[in-house]
Parts: sequence; structure tokens; C-alpha cells
Amino acid sequence: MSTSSNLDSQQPHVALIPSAGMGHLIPFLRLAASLVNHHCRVTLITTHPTVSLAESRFISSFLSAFPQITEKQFHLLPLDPTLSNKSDDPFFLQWQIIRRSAHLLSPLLISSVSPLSAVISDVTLSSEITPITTDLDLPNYILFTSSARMCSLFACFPNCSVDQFDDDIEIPGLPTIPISSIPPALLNSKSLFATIFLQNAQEVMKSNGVLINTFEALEGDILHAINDRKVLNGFPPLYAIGPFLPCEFEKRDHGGDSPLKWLDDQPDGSIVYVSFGSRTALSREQMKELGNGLVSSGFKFLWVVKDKKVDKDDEESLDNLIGKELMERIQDHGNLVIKNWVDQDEILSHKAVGGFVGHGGWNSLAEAAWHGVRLLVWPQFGDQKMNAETIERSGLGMWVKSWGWGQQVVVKGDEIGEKIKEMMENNLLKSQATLIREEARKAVGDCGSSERTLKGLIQNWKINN
Ligand code: UDP
Ligand code: G50
Repeated sequence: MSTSSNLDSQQPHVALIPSAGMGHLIPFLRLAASLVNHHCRVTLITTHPTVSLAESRFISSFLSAFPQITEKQFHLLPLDPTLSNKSDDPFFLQWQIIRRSAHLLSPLLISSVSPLSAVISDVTLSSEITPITTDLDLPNYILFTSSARMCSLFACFPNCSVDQFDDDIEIPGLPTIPISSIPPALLNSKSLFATIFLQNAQEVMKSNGVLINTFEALEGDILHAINDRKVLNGFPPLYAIGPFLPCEFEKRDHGGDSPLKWLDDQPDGSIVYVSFGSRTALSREQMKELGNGLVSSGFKFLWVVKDKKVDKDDEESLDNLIGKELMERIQDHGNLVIKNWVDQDEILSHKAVGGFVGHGGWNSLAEAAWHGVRLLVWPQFGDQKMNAETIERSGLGMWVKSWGWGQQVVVKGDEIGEKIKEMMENNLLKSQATLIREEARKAVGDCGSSERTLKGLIQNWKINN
């Protein structure tokens, strides 16, 4: 019979190192919760300061919900002043700050109450963290915070000659990627994003494995192509352990608005939910066209408006942003517009919500899959077209390629309205969304593909403890 102390010694101890932005923090917190549920001991490295209020609020409510998790505070160095003009994106600059501070992590990783079995860090930090874990002789895993499709580009990237990007990108064993889908920042090899991306893609080869928030039924062919080493010989094992489940701690007050009461009064499947994630602001002109489009679609909607990348800067009133006249038309039709953090899980899980118009952030897409909500994906930047491709292929949603990237063109309201109507009236999308929801639940259920993969990983950590 095992005593509690030798049970403890078998309990793997995992340190998690998230990167900046809610799209990077949320999957780490959900993974941490899942590891706790699987009887792992977890240490969470929290970066100070954070860029957004949402990040610091989530970290504190997470830590109070999980008192058994050890927090190690990681106090960041200032930004290298020569880099301040390298990007106008505060989150990209923060990735650089975290990377530059990485040497400060060693003492945090050494001073653990019990020795670590594994370190899992965000892909945006990997080239700086891998040498540290190698020095400390710790198994190192990367959490890839996007789709497997994006991961296939990541794997091949060191073999692509970016300056000759004028054609589609050949990915061995998988469909080619049109040049128009490549994250625009990667097309300029001197951009901060492209420099870091390349370094990360080179160093990831030295890690013990890559974890990803996706599942067999959604991206099985891509997962197999990568794991069969067709995409890149020598790429570490890719562990699909998604979809990550939204957690109770996310329901606490994060300074947001709850549309629940309003949703409760709406007929089943009737509402279009519109949100472009935590850090994407549409141009004012595009915002107005979108408002007009939503009204002209004839469907009722819940629209979350953002005007600035960082929540602290988002101070303009809705009336000023959208205009009084459009605001009145929106409200006359009984729609709801919110300019604050919302609990997206509470919305997507509500029976009144029938469709989701979003930017293609991977977490949001995985959440839509989890809840079986069909999508109209409107990629704005970064990996979002790669993600949109996966969603279109799976039949969970549609993507209007002619709309291009966010700031490229202003899409007219009438066209937006037509496409929303098409998405909401498409029964094939609706039934496929229900099917994908079932598959998502199977994947994380007992004996599901993601559950088995996660259990296998944990077992490995136990053996090597
Ligand atoms: N989110 C939310 N409420 C908001 C805005 C975003 O709950 O008002 C969550 C959303 O559910 C997702 C994450 O924030 O889990 C955003 O990540 P995603 O990858 O979708 O996009 P990003 O914000 O990184 O562009
Ligand atoms: C955020 C973003 C743009 C973007 C991505 C984001 C990704 C994710 C994969 O997460 O593509 C990634 C891997 C390595 C790296 C950066 C990002 O250095 O705003 O494209």
C-alpha cells in the first residue's frame, strides 16, 4: 500500500511560464488547472508588471482559486531602449522584455520546494528559455498557443527564405500556404516579430515536446503530418491536449459586464456574438460599417467593442466611437453593445447564441469548437488566416478571403450583413458545429485522444521524477 509521502514523491511538479497577452495567459491558466486536476504539483511564474489590467486581474483570481499552486514572481527588466521603435505593439515589446529577462528565471526554477519534473513555457519565449532549462538539466516543453496549421508553418520557417516570399509556401506533407495567409510581420525578415519567430523555430528543436490546444477531430491530418516527421524531420513530438476548458475562476469579477440577463430573454440560437478578442481594435470607420452590417443582417446581436489594443487606454465612450445615430438604431432593434471585458465562455455556452463573428484568435476558435458555435472568421493580423483556414476546412465556420487583413480595406456594411446572414442560415455549418462539439467533448473525456495524450505525458514526468 502506498503511503501519502511516496504518493507525493510520485506527483510530478511542473513549472509554467506564460507570455504576455490574454491569448497567451489564458491557455496557461487553463492548462495549470487541468494539471492540478490530474494531481500534478504546479508552480506558476507570473511576470511583473503585465501589459493589461485583464492579465493582472486573471492572475490574482486564478491564484486565489488555486491556493495549492505556488506563485513565483518574475520581475522584469526594462525594455532595451534601442528596441522601442522596433514595434508599435506593446505585447510584442513585452515578449521581448520577458525574453531579455529570462536569465532571472534560473533562481526561481532552482528554489522550488520540490524538484521540477518539467518546465512548460510559451512558444514566444522558447529560444531564451531552452538554454536555461538545458543548463539546469530540466525537461523543457513548449506550449504552442495557436493552431496546428500555424505550427506547421512554424516548423518549416527556418527552411523558408523569407526575402524570396513571392509565392505560396510549400509545407511537406500538407497543403501549401498561400503567401496572402502568412502573418504579415513574417514577410519582413527584419521585423521584431520575424526575428523572434525564427529564433524560436530554430531552438524549439531542442525541446522535449510541444503541447498544443487542439484535438484530433479538428486538426488530425496536420497533427499526423507533423508527428510522422513529414513536415520537418527532427521536430519534437507534438502533443494535442485540447480543447482547454474554461474554468470557474474566470467567472469572477474582472471588471466586466454580464450580458446574461439579456441573453436569457432571447430565443434559442438567435443571437450573433461579435468580438475581436482581447487586443484587436478595428478602425473607427470599419467599426461603423460593422455596426451597419450587423443591423442590416436582420439578426439580433451582442457586440463587444474595442477601441485600443490595451484595456487601460480604452477610454472613449460608445456614443463617440460608434456615433449617436447608429447607437440609437442598434438599441432600437433591441441589440446589446458592450465596451468592457465579457466572460466569453458564459456567452458561447448560452443557448441563445447561434453564431460568432470573430477575428480568428486561436483561443476563441477553440472555445467556439468546444461550445459548437458556428463562425464567420474575419482575420485581422498574425496567425489568424492560418487559423481561419483550419476552421473553414473543419466545416465549423466560413471565412471571406476577399476581406483581406484587418487594416487593408474597409469592408462595407452591406457585405458584412450578407455574410452574417449566410453564416446564420447555413444549416451545414450548424450541424457540423454540433458534431465538432461532440468530438471536442470526446477528446477530453475518459479515453479521449487529448486525455490519453495528457495522461501519457504526466506518466512520463512521473517516471523521470
Ligand atoms: N476574452 C474574454 N472576454 C473578452 C475578450 C476576450 O473572455 O472580452 C477571452 C477569449 O475567450 C479568449 C481570449 O480572451 O480566451 C482571447 O484570446 P484569442 O486567442 O481568442 O485572441 P487574442 O485576444 O489573443 O487576439
Ligand atoms: C500572437 C500574435 C500574432 C501571431 C501569433 C500570436 C502566433 C502564435 C505562434 O500568438 O503566430 C508564435 C510562435 C512563435 C513566435 C510568435 C508567435 O515567436 O499577435 O502570429
